[in-house]
This record gives sequence, structure tokens and C-alpha cells, in this order.
Amino acid sequence: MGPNGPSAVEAREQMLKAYPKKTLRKRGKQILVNENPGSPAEIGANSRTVPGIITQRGCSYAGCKGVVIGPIYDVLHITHGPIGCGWYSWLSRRNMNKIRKEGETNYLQYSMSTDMQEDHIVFGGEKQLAQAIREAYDEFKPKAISVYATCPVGLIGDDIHSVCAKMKKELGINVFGFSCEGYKGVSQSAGHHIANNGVFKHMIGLDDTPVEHKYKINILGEYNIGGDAWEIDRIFALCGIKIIGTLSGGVSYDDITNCHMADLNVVMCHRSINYMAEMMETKFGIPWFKVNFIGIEGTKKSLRKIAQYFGDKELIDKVEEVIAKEMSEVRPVLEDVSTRTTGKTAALFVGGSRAHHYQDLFNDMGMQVIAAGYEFAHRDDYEGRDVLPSIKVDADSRNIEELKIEADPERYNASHAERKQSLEESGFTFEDYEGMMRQMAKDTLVIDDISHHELEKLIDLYKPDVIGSGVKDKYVIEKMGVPCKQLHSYDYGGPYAGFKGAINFFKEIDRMTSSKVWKLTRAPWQDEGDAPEAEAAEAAATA
Ligand code: CFM
Repeated sequence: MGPNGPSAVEAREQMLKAYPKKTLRKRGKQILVNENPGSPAEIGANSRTVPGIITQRGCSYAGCKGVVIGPIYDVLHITHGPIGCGWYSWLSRRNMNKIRKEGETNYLQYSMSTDMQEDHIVFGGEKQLAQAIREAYDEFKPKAISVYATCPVGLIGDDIHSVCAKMKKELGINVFGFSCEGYKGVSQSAGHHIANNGVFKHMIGLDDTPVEHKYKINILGEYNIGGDAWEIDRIFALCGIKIIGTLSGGVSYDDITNCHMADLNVVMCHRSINYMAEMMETKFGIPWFKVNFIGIEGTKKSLRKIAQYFGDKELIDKVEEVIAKEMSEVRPVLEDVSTRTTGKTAALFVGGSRAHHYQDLFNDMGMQVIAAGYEFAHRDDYEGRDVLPSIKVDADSRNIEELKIEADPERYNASHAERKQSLEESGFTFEDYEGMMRQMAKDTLVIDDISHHELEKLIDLYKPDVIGSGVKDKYVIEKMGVPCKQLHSYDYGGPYAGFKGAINFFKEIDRMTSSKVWKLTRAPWQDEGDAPEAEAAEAAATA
């Protein structure tokens, strides 16, 4: 097994040739053959989608409310807008939650919206918003209320920030708003940045209660999809490392207001939260580096790096002990599964980090990733952070505020900075992200913001054994006879992070790629006479 089909150069040409000239020029920059993984070529990323091309992207509101802030379980989230935006963001992302401390409340089963009507659009919706905040407060008495602007709110010019400030005064609780109108920026990535700014301004640093623990960290960019954060919590508890806040999977308001007391930030999803890591380092001196708990090699490497950061022999030994014990459970599963998965192929088109992270899990199983791409990541997520200075800031990015952060005169922790410096002198790396392309094999395809046409072409040409993607194309892929694993929601499964997560994933992918049912699938249109391929596959599968 392995990739059969044309060379990547030819596949690229076949994808592009259907397009009109202007589209071809644009898509040509976003579809690359990874010719030199050591020094990746420049990819067109974070640019506007060509209208009509059928993208998988979401909007700024989705990135802000849905992704970064929505998972905080005891903040009351109110969508200011017509009912659809609140409805479609109601528990549709599988960021799981349970109350962590006595006395806390979980509001995430509710969806709150101002339900804007035509007269609010005509006469303004500010009164409606103030009323909604008051009503929500009377009903629930939360610690904090967060308001999200949708497209029409920006178009009519409702000033949500002054309404929030007024209500903050009136109610005596923290009330803050996000100007994350769906049209801001070119994708949900803009919403991440807006969310980071708001969390930093309105929550980080409010509670200076010291946390007594030898090893205190925050995990940034981990959203507890399918319970991933809980598996990471389990491993850290075994190692004796304290997580103050996970931003923002399964986290409470109090955890976030206190998380600047940590000694270290580790970043899982670089795309959605690198801004926060940088701002916290500037203001409080907390160093950060990139980790990955998806895949056993990634998990081991990340744990060892954290232990090395603290530098205590006791912790370093404990981490090795935990790894050895966990691996005794992983190894037999992996050995069994690998007999069937080795040499099989996968393609991954997901978000802004998983198309990279999940390559580790497939590699663990001996599978080859023949093509991958993000929906909305930036060049640094593809080519590595060293390209940051050369990224052009266009009009769409300029729309998003860049906060000016300075070191906190009292709370900047200089001893963290000293530790960072001495570790760097011994070769330890911080603020590091190599990006996806360096890790991919030579001559694989890298496709940013893939269109349905390109995806169908890819399947026609290569028939990968599995595709990791989302619900927008899952059933298109499966109708073409290829199993699709949703790597946003995990379908109904998970966790896939850490050691237990890896076991779940190995079994799931083994089940999907070993099943013969896919070769028997026939789309209705294939029954109208031209189905020799499907018949041959059926004969082979039943033989
Ligand atoms: Fe980060 Fe995410 Fe992702 Fe993302 Fe997302 Fe997500 Fe994703 Mo869906 S924060 S970039 S905006 S890892 S919701 S948990 S799965 S597209 S790859």
C-alpha cells in the first residue's frame, strides 16, 4: 500500500485546471507541493476565500464566542443578534464541561440571545441588550456576563461596550463585550484574536491569590473537545504538576482570573491563542513554549520538556515513571493495530492546528499523510514562527486591534525571565513553533482552505484510506467510498489526547480503515449504468 496515483505536481495541476484565470492564480498560491520540507515554500494563507468556491471556514463570531470564550462554563454568554447565531452556536462544539469546585455553576446548557427583530435593526438594539443583561442577571446571578456582537450589530452601530460598562456598574459584576461581528477578518481566526484581547483585558490578572505549588502551569489552546483536557489533567495529576487554568476547556471564571500566578504557559493550539501567550509573557514574565498532546510521541516529548523546564530531578523521574506505566498499556494496542494500519494513507483538512497535530497520531500507527491543510491558519502555522517578521499585514488583519502591553510594574516576575534566559543558554527553546510543512514528508500536498472541487479531485486521484475533516464535507467524502473521521467534533468519540486518547484513536482508525463496507458503498448516481469500478470493488471485497 501507500500513495498510488499521480505525482503531487500533477495532482496540483489537475485541481487547478478547472478554475478561471483569476481563481487559478489565487488558489495556485494556496496549493503547494512540499518540495523542500527543511525550508518550506511560502504559502498563501489567511486570505479571503474566493466567493462560490465552497469553503469549510467559519466566521469571526464563531471563533470568538464559539471557540475561545464560549467554553468558560460559569460566565453567562449572551449573543446580541438575530436568533440564528445563538441557536447554531448552542452546544454545537463538543467542548465538554463539568463543575470543578463546589459552589460553581455550569451555564453552558443554556443559549442566550437578545433575539433581534426588525424594529431593533431600524431603531437600534442597545435598550434590548441592557434589558437582556438585566433579565439574565436576575434569573441566574452569575459572576460575569459576556456579550457577543453579530453582523447586524456592527452594521447598525450598537455600542455594546458602553452598554456593558453601564450594566457592570448597575449590577456590580463583571460585564464585558466582544466586537466579533461575523464579517470581521477573513475567517474565525479573527475572532480568536478579538477573544484573546478581551480575555486579557477583562479577566486575566483580576485575582492575585498566591497558588502554593512547586510546578504550576497553564495550558493554553486546549478546549476539551471530547474530553481531551480531562485526559491531560489526569496525566498531569499523576506527574504532580498543577494546572491553574486550561484556556479555555472545562475552565471557570475564577481559574482564568488567577492563572497569571503560573510559572509557565504551554501552548497546544498555536493558532487560536498565541496572542495570549505573548501578552502574558510581556505583562507578567511567564515564559511559553509549544506542546502537543495529540500522539504518543508528541505527548512524551511535551511532558519531558515541561519537566526539563522545572529542572527538578524528582519531577523528571516522576514523568519517566508515568510514561513507562502508560506505555505499557499503549504498546500492545499499537502493536496489534499497526499490523493493519502500517502503510495506509490519510489526508487531513482541519481548522488551524489539528491538521498538523493529528499527523503525529497517524505516524504513530505507521500511516502516511499524503495531503494536509488548514482552513484558516496563517503562514507561521504552515512554515514556522521564523517567518513572522515577513508576513504582510493586509487590510483584513489591520481591522483587528493589537493591544499595547507593557510589563506590570508590580507583578512582572523577573525570576521567570532569568530562568528562561539560563535555559536558553543551554539550548532549550521557547516561543517555538516549527509549523506543519517541516514535519510533512517531501512531495506531499499542502492545501490551504481546500474547496470541495479540490477535495473531490484528491479523492478521485488517490482514494486515501481515511480523511480527517469536518461535518461540512464528511458525507461528500463518504459517498465517494472513503471513511471520514471528524477531527473537530470527533463524531461521538474521544478523548484522543494523551495516552488513553491515543488508544481510543488507534482503535477507531483501525476499525474505520479495516472495514470493507466503504468499498461497497455506491452513491445513487453510480447506479445509473456507469459503475464498473464499484462492481469490481464489490467483487474484490466479497471474494
Ligand atoms: Fe485551535 Fe481548536 Fe483547531 Fe481552532 Fe476550530 Fe476546534 Fe479546529 Mo474546529 S481552536 S484551530 S477554531 S485546535 S473548533 S478545538 S476543531 S476548527 S483545528
